[in-house]
Amino acid sequence: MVREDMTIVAPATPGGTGAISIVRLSGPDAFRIAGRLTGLSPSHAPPRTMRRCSVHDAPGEILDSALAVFFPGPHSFTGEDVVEIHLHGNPVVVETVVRAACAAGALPAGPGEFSRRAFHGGKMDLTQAEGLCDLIAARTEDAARSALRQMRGGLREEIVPLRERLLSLLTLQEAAIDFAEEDDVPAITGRQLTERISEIMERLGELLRSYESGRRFRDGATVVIAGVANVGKSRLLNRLAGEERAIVTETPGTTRDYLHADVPIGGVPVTLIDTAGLRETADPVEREGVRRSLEIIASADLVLFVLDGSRAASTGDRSAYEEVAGRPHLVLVNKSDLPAAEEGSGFAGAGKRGALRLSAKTGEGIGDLVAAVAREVAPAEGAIRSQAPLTRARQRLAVEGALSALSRAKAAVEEGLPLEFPAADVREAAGALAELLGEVAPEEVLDAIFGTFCIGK
Ligand SMILES: Nc1nc2c(ncn2[C@@H]2O[C@H](COP(=O)(O)OP(=O)(O)OP(=O)(O)O)[C@@H](O)[C@H]2O)c(=O)[nH]1
Ligand SMILES: [Mg+2]
Repeated sequence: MVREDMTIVAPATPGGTGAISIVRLSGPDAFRIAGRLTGLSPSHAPPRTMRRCSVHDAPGEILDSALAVFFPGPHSFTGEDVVEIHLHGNPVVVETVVRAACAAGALPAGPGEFSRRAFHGGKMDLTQAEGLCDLIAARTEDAARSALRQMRGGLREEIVPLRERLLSLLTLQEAAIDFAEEDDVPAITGRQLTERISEIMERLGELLRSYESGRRFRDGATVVIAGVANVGKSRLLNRLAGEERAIVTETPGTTRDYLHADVPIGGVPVTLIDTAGLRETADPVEREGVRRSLEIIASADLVLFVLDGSRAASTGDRSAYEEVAGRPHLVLVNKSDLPAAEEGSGFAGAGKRGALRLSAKTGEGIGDLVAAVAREVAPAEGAIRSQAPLTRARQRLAVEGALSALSRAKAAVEEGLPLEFPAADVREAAGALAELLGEVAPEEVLDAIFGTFCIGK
């Protein structure tokens, strides 16, 4: 028997102890196996209703007092017959019940196998499965909301009409090709064709632009605090994180390793990183710290470049600034609670984007800093809240594929090539959108996507 025809079983709740844990079965034998375990007769159990039961193993020993729910297919998560058994939340109990289900004929589920069955059963498309995965992994409220919209078909609702428009365009093109010799067929003019293609391209372009912010909601952003030694980088990290994470001392060169703190900013899960002060040093440990700082700066989504406002900017500050000038960055003038260094000795580089004055010690200016960071890491925040952004590289590649096929189609029409050429391109664009929804999805692609899900999902 192929695996797809077998019944699978796995815990649906995380490991560890808790009030309850749920074991889920899905497949043609789910009801029979659950009947064996619980003594409930599925044909008498009302669908989607909790029933009290005792769970037994094959020799008839009681494993737990439980509640069971039967979901007859196709009205279930996977579309197959599904049973959930709600047990007491102990991993040992869960393990024995899973083992008893396997002894009764179930297979232990692989990662994402329930969701994959739901996908194959037509319960959701690939974008919705990805939304479900993202919802479970979401680290901020906004990220969860955005993932929920995608899970409920937000992206699908954008893509399906576009693909339908492409298909109807294709029908018109094919009619024009087939009946090129006959006069009475209203063939689509080249101009109409390019107009319609342009409209579709415009919408796809908007979707593509949503990727950056969509990705931010899902993957978060890395914001690195950098600057020379002793300007208050670690104290700023502690201030933003709201806890004493990093060691703060008046000795320059305190921080050697970099430190992380997770702080949601503007709805985006931000990983804030404190780094070793950038300076020339003979100490090999500190030098390694500086090397790592530079590496992290190079891959940061945003750098907060910190200056000490109580002293004039030094050549050290200037050469450190050169390391961040090429990255997206904000210049912060810290220690605003102290008397400012005399007028005119300000930092030359700070003027470019305008420096923010603040004090990590008193908290002055921190609100403005958070707002500025939010503007940088969560662009078009409002737009994201009202629509479904692209969140994954896979989705972006599909939209890019559709766009480049459409621009070839447009060029072919404008060059006056035979209609077969643009028609092939439009077909390719429609294919790329079908791929986005997972309507044509090679097994390797599905393996890669569902393999990242956890077991029981
Ligand atoms: N008055 C005042 N002192 C500050 C402020 N921020 C930091 N300091 C002090 O400046 C000194 C250095 O602070 P740190 O946060 O350790 O500086 P750093 O940039 O992490 O230093 P390194 O890890 O050595 O690179 C400490 O004595 C802090 O208390 C501030 O806003 N105002
Ligand atoms: Mg430090």
